[in-house]
Amino acid sequence: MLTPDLIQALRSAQHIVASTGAGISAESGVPTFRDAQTGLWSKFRPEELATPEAFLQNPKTVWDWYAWRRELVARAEPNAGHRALVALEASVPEFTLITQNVDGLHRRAGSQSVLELHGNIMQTQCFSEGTLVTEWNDHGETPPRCPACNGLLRPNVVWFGEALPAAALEQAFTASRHCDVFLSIGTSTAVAPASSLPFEAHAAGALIVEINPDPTPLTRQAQHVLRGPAGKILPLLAAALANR
Ligand code: BJW
Repeated sequence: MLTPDLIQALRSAQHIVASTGAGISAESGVPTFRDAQTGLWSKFRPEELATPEAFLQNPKTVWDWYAWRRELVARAEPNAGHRALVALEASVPEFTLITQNVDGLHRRAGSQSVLELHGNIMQTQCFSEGTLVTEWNDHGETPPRCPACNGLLRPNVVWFGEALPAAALEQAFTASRHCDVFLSIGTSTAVAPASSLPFEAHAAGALIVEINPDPTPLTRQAQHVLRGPAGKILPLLAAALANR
């Protein structure tokens, strides 16, 4: 599966970018974004819940959906894929980990520096002021309210139509334009602006490696397509780099 030229490219790389999506956490039991609708939630489309408009129209439904997903994340553990990226970070001169995931599993696995482009589901912010809120009074209301301004509280994630955190996004573009190898792992490459990062990297001359059981819009641009679960493939990459 890992060809000699891919192993050689990984070993000689000065800067590797790993960009992850929901697929890397699937093996931890966290459903991918588009598979997250089971049981009670199967009648909702995720694209119709993850918007500010949906929240304003039906804040309780959206809050309850995130509360359910937060519990899944709290119970999940990082898997072999997350751990392999920790090992990669230690064996490459420069390594940038970019994630669209909101589950925080990369940090829990031990990755030191993570650019979280879509926020973190375990954090809460005030919908009105955008400030992070760590404590609030429970008056039995759902969603609870901001203790400072009485605005509605919401998860600290980036919904459709909202801007991504500017500094993290800028760092992600800069790293993508300057890396030697770009690993696109477990993402459908369907949601902008994160979806344009591998194309920027490709245009700047990076080697593109896709790790995904299924094809994506990136597949045709990738020089190496490793079909299979991230939890199986990433440890092979990490081992190839560790043995150089
Ligand atoms: C495995 C595996 C295994 C399985 N191993 N792999 C046209 C109309 C309307 C809007 C737009 C439009 N064109 C573009 C837009 C903009 C929009 C967008 O891109 N929409 C597209 C859907 C078309 N983007 C935005 O709105 C962004 N903001 C923006 O553009 O702002 C502009 C602005 C600028 C300045 C001021 C104001 C505004 C924001 C996007 C935010 C996305 N947020 C979400 C929700 C986060 C919170 C939450 O989780 O609820 O982020 S959406 C959702 O998609 C989530 C994910 O991070 C993101 C990406 O999904 P991901 O990770 O790729 O997961 P899946 O489920 O799609 O795929 C899983 C993959 O894993 C699959 O490929 C599997 O095969 C694979 N897999 N098992 C490896 N074991």
